[in-house]
Amino acid sequence: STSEGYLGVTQPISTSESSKREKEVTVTLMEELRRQGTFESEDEAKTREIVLARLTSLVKKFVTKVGVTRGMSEAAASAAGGKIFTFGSYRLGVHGPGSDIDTLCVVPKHVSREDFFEIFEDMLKETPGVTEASGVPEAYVPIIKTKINGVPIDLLMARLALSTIPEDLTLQDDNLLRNLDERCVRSLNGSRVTDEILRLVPNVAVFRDSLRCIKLWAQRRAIYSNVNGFLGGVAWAMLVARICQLYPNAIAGAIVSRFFIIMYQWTWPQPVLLKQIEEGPLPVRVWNPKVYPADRSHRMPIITPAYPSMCATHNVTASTQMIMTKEFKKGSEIVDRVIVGKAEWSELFAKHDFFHKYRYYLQIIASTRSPELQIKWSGTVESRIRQLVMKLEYVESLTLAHPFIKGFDQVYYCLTAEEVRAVAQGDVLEAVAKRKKEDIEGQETATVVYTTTFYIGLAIERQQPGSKGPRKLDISYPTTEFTKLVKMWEKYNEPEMGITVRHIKITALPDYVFDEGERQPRPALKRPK
Ligand code: 3AT
Ligand code: MN
Ligand code: MN
Repeated sequence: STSEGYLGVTQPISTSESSKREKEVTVTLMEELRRQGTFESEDEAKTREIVLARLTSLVKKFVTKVGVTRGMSEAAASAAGGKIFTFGSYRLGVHGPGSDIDTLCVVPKHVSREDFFEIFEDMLKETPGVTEASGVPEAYVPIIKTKINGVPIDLLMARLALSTIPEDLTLQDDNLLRNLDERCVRSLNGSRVTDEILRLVPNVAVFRDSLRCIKLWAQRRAIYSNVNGFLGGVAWAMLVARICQLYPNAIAGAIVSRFFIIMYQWTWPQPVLLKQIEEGPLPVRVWNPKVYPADRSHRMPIITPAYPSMCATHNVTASTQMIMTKEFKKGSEIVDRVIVGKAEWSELFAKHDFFHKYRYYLQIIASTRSPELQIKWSGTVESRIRQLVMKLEYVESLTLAHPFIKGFDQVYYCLTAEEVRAVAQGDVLEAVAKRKKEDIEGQETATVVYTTTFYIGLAIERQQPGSKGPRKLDISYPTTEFTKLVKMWEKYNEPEMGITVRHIKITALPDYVFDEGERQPRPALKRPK
């Protein structure tokens, strides 16, 4: 820590300044990040500031209003304050043009959670410039999703055990968590973690530029997704922050280059920590592999720095770890070539080749007849896919089960029960695929089917030399178990929701998984039958 003159759990690897060449490649890196459209314009940045200022005054008005209804004087109610804190990519300073602003509203103890989802949500809806406001109070982390002046905002709320919220309040003190509702503790966590990360890096500007690069790279390589067993935004931020601690005087180009080589060589499951894990005032679990067997099973533990420390990467499986390790290696090779002038930064941001890479793919198709239900059902299916991946990892002849980071949504306009059944199973006739909404209007048997299809690439072991016949691949056990598992969802209702798992050859991949012009007409492959 700072008393020894450095940030982090070990001494830095090197405190030297970056070389002339590292400065040059940092300039070209920043140019490439601009070219890739990762920065917003000054006008957009201004709009965000205006929106946040409006939100601050609306939160204060809300606190005042609630205070008055609780019998406080106008002056006392207003003095109780109210404050917003941002977290997520905006707070870290790595947001793009389309990013939301993740915001936490902190209110004094006389304002309740119900007030937030009733009174505040209504106040939002009545505010000019607000085009959306919908609350999900029953969520694990209760949230209001809104849009102000075109900027999407995620709003969380925390009610502190304080009668007033001072203007200069920070969320650093662990004692603030005492006597709070669990939902408030969870809501505070995002801001506390982000603030702590920013406190623990030696140079925030260098950290931001480096993280912006790593985020873009991870998105392009399709390894940016917490639910699917890769890493989410917070985990990538912590990895970059750790590298920044190890090279406190390096600039972004140098940090990025060290990032790949260090992450490739990291001796997992040694955890990545930004500071020593601390105990605190709550009766809650703090990550500790010595005590908890579940924590011992984490393959690539990256631990959040704010109390209560948690593992941000508990979803990583053997397959996703293997995939990320390969990407770290590829990344380090590209950056090495950039440094010696034999490659451009754009190579680092090349699109993944997931849909070109495997001979077989699993398709997991979730379907319903309503757009609202489809969001919930496909989300449920997606959140269970890593269970399927882990089961596939046990199949003998499978060397890798590679989940793609997002599902593909399609809407089909069906005219017969047979068409509905076929679509839910992934057999989409061209006539059905092309049909539009107008084509079925007024028809008595018309049914709209919403599908979300997830993909898992399958790498199958090469046949042993000398063995006869094709390699057998039996995935019926994992797929049946997975189907049973998703059907255990408490809101599952057989006739309304469909789930299909099947495997297809690469040549049967639908066009929608490819960008325009990405699909190459392939010459017929010569393979022994
Ligand atoms: P964007 O620039 O917004 O795409 P981001 O890193 O800000 O990147 P999000 O806005 O999705 O990403 O998430 C910000 C944080 O909010 C990350 C995580 O701590 C929290 N979060 C995200 N999704 C959920 C969720 N479903 N439930 C609870 N917390 C969430
Ligand atoms: Mn965000
Ligand atoms: Mn968000």
